[in-house]
Amino acid sequence: HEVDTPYRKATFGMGCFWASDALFGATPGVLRTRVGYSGGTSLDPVYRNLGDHTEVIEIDYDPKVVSFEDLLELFWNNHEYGLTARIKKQYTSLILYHDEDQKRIAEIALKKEIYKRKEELVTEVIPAGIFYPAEDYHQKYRLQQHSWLCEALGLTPELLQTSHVAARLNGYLVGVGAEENLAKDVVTLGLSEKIAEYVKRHYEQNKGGSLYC
Ligand code: MHO
Repeated sequence: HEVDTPYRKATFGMGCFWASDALFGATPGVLRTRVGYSGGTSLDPVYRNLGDHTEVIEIDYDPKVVSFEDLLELFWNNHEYGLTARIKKQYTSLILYHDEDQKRIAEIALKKEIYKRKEELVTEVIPAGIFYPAEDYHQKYRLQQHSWLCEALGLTPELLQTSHVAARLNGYLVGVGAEENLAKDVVTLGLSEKIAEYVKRHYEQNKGGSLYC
């Protein structure tokens, strides 16, 4: 049940990447997600040595279902980016654009946001450079806390970065996404009854909670 649809990429720095992985994973039109480090210049960052890089989420999305503007809406509504928040580089607010269209849209959105908030923001709009995937244990971090489920889904390290099902469940498990989308996905993703019940139970328990890491 993986998807083979034409897609575009979006990359954002928006705080702890465990949270944004879950958030976008459960967003309709998002095909796949992976977390990593980007935005800096140092070579081969790792979690314990990020250099000047930032935790980022890389999203493959179907532009026929979800627009870059929609993704930006989720970006603004789900992290800190005020100057007073004193955010360290690891968690800074970045829009890493992949083409001129995204650049233009992001720059306009940033201006609007500054106007709306009436303050300077830390958010930077910069070209997407090298993306260094994070260590396996950071990918679909929420889902990986349920080892039987990862086994049942047959998730390999590679699939943790490429699986559509993994992206979806990683969000639903922590209560993100709309209930009717979860119900639909249970069918379209062909989840077993056992998996479906388990995910629904966790969704109910965590719904409305914070994504805080
Ligand atoms: N408080 C968490 C943040 C993890 S994160 C991926 C930790 O220190 O483990 O930045």
